[in-house]
Amino acid sequence: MTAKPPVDDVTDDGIEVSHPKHYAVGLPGVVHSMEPALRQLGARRTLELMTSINQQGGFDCMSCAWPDPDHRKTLEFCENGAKAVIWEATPVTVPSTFWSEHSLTELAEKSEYWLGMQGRLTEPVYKPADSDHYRPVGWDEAFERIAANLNALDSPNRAAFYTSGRASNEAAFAYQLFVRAFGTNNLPDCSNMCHESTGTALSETIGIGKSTVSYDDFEKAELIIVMGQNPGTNHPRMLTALEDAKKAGATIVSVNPLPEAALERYKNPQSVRGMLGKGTVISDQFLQIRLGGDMALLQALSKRVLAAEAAAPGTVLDRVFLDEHCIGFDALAAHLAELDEAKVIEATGLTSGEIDELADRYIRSNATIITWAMGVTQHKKAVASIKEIVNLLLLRGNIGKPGAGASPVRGHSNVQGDRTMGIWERMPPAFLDAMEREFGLPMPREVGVDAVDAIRAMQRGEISTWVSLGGNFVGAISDTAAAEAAMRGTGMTVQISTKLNRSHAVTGAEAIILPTLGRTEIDLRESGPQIVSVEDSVCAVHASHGRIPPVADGLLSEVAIVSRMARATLGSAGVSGAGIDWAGFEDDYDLLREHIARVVPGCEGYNEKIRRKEGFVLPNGPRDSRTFTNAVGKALLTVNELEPLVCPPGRLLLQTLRSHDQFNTTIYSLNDRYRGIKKGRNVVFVNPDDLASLGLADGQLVDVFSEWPGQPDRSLRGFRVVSYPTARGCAAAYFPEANVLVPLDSTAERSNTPVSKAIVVRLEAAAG
Ligand SMILES: Nc1nc2c(c(=O)[nH]1)N[C@H]1C(S)=C(S)[C@@H](COP(=O)(O)OP(=O)(O)OC[C@H]3O[C@@H](n4cnc5c(=O)[nH]c(N)nc54)[C@H](O)[C@@H]3O)O[C@H]1N2
Ligand SMILES: Nc1nc2c(c(=O)[nH]1)N[C@H]1C(S)=C(S)[C@@H](COP(=O)(O)OP(=O)(O)OC[C@H]3O[C@@H](n4cnc5c(=O)[nH]c(N)nc54)[C@H](O)[C@@H]3O)O[C@H]1N2
Ligand SMILES: [Mo]
Repeated sequence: MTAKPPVDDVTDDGIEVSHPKHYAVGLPGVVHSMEPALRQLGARRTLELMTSINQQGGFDCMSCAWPDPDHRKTLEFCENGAKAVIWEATPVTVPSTFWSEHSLTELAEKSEYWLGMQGRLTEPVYKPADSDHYRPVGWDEAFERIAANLNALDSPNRAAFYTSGRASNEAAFAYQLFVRAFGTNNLPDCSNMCHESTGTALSETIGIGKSTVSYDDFEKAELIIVMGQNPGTNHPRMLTALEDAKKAGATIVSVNPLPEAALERYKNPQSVRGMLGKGTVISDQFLQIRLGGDMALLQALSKRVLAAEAAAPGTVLDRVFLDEHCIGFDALAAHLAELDEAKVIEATGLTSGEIDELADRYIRSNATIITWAMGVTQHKKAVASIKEIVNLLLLRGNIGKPGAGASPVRGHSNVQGDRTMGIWERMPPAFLDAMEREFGLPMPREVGVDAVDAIRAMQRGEISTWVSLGGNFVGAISDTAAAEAAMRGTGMTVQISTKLNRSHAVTGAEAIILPTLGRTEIDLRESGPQIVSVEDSVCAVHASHGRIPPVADGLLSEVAIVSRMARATLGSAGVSGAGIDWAGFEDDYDLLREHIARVVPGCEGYNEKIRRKEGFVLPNGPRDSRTFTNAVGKALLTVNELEPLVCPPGRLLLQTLRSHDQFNTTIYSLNDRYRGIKKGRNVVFVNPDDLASLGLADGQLVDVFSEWPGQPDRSLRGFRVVSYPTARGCAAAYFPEANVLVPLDSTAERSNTPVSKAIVVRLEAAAG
C-alpha cells in the first residue's frame, strides 16, 4: 500500500521549551507522539502487534535488549517499544516513482526524520556510478552486481561488512559465514560504537564480555547502582524491574550528570495506583557527577571499602571470595592508598560526604548490582572505568551470587546475540577453529577493521566496498563530515534496510539498497513460516515469530538476502564456500541452526532449545559457578591510572545523547517529553551557572565548536541554548546531530569506541 507519508520536513524554528519532568510514566505519550503513524496502521494491525510484543509465540521487541521476565504481562512492552513497532509496521511504502523524483543530492539534504517517514522500502534499487538517481532493479540483477564487484576486488580485505544489532542470530551467523568464506574478518558492527569498552574490560577481568546477572537478580538485590544510563527512555521496562526491586527492599542509587526523570519517580502504567498516584520514588540517592568522573568515584568508593575493612578487620571484604577466586588484591590496595581525594572531588564534582554516603550503602549491602550503559562506555577511559566497576564488585564478592553482579545493559535488541554468532572483527581462535571444522574451509585469521578503523581504511583507499546488514553507519559514526567523505570515496555501497536513512543518500560510486522484512512480519518460506532467535542483555535466548503479513510482496528476509548474496558471490566453481548449502538455509532456517548448534558454545540442541516456552540461557562462568576463563584463570583486580579530563577555561564538556522520541538515528518525533523540549532537536543543554559565567542567555542561539589539537574546529551552527540542571561544566546535545563534533581520532583507549560523551566545546553567540 502507498499512502501519503505523514510529515513534511520540519525545520527547527519554533522549538518549545518547558520545565523538565520529575517523573516518568509508560504508555500515554505514545498515542500523542506517534499519532500520524498510528492512524495509518489501523486498529486490527495495531492490536495484533501490541498483543504479540515480547510474548511467547510473538516477536521480540526490537527497541532494546532488556530481558523479558518469566511472568509476562499481557502487554509486555513500553512506550518506546510501541514506537519502534509502529515505525516498522507502517503500511506506508516508498513508491517506485520516488527514485526518479528524488536525486541522491536531494535526499542528502533531508533530515533523518523525513527519510524515515517515507515508509518501508519494498524493491531493490541500484544507483549506477554516473547517475544521481537510484532505479528499481530485480533481485537477481542486484545480487549479480554485488557479486561482480566483490569478485573483482584484488583482496577480500578491500571489502567491509557492517552489522547493526537488530539482525537475528540466524542472519548474523549466515552473514559472518559468508564474509569469512569470502576471506575477510572485516566485520565492524554497531557494538564498536556502543558496549565495546564493556566487552574489552569484562573479558580481561572476568573472562566473559557479558552481564553476570539474571533477570531475577534484580529482585534479590539489596543495592542497585545505575551509572551512566537513562532507562526511562532507553530501557523503559527496566523501570518495572527497579520498581519491583524497590518493593522487595532494595536501595537504588543513580549516578548521572543529568537528573533523568525516570530515575526520580516512576508511574507504572501497568498498575492503577501507578497511573493515578504519585508513583514510586526510584533513586534513594542521586550523585550528579561530572562527565567522565565515574572512574574517580569508583576508585574513591573502593578506597573507602578498604578503609572500613582496616577499621574493622574481617567485616567488610569478602576474604574467602578474594582468596579463592581473585588475583591482584595487594597491587590494587597499594594503588588506592595513594589516591588523592582532592583529585577525586575535582574529577567528580561531588562532595566527600556524598561519596561517603554511597560507600556506606555499598558496605551495608550484601548483594549489589551495578548497571551501566553509554554514559560509562563512550569515554576515553571507559575500559579502565569498567574495570573499576569490577574492582568494586569483587572486593565484596558481588559477582556470582544471588542479587549481585555486573550488569551492562545492552542497546540494540540483538547486539549481544550477533557477537555470540561471530559478528566481530576479532573473533577468538577457538571460534574460527570450530568454523573450520564445521565447514571444512580455512577461516581468515588476520584481525579485521572495527567501525572507526573502517573509516580510516576508506580514507587511505584500502576499503572500496561497504556492505551493511541494517543500521545507518554514516549517521551513527563519529565525525560526520570525515565519515561521509570517506564513504563517498568508495566504489560500491550496499544497504540491507527496512527504511530510508542517511546512509542511502551518502554512498559509494555505485550503490544498492536491498529492502528486507522486519521482525514483526511473517516470514513465509518454502518449508513454512520461519522463526528467528535473539539473545537479550542477560544471555537469555529465545525465538521471535513474525505476526503480521509483510508490507509488500516480494520482500526477502535478512537470511534469504545474505544467502543469495553468498550464492551469487561464492557460487562459481572453485571459490571457497561454494560447498555450503546456501539454498537450503534460505528455505529452512533449521538447517542454519544445526550449524550454530555445533559451532557456538552453549548452543547445542539449538533448534530444540529455542522452541522451548522460555527459550534457554547461555552458560556464563562468572554467574553460574564463579569460574573465570580469562588469561589468569581468576577474577582480576586491576590497577588503573586516573587521568582526569582536562577542560580548558571557558569551555564545556559536551555529551551527545538520545531524546525520548528517537531510536538511535531514527527520529520518531521532534519532542523530548521528559526534558521539556518540543518541536525541535537543535538544542544544547547548559547549567545556568555556566551560562552566567559564559555571558550567555537561556534561549539564545549559539554556534558550538569542538576543539581538537592540530585540527580546525568542527562546528554546529545556530543551536538554541537551554538552561538545564546538568552538572557544572557539562553540556548535552542530541545524537546524531552532534556527531559532527566528535573527532574520528577521539576514541576510548583499547576499545576504540568514539568518545561521544565528553567533547571539549566552546559556545559562541550565533552570528546574525
Ligand atoms: N527508545 C530508545 N531506546 C533505545 C535506544 C534509543 O535510541 N531509543 N538506543 C538503544 C541503544 S543502541 C543503546 S546503546 C541504549 C543506550 O542507552 P543509554 O546509555 O541510556 O543512552 P544515552 O541517551 O546515550 O544516555 C546516556 C546516559 O548516561 C548519562 N551520562 C553521560 N555521560 C556520563 C558520565 O560521564 N557519567 C555518568 N555516570 N553518566 C553519564 C547521560 O546523562 C544519560 O543519562 O539504548 C537502547 N535503547
Ligand atoms: N554521538 C553519538 N554517536 C553514537 C551514539 C551516541 O550515543 N552518540 N551511540 C552509538 C550506538 S550505542 C549505536 S548502537 C550506534 C547505532 O548505529 P546503527 O545501528 O548503525 O544505527 P541505527 O540508527 O540503529 O540504524 C537504523 C536503521 O536500521 C535499519 N533497520 C531497522 N530495522 C531493521 C531490520 O530489522 N533489518 C535491517 N536490515 N535494517 C533495519 C533502518 O533502515 C534504520 O534506518 O550509534 C552510535 N553512535
Ligand atoms: Mo548501542
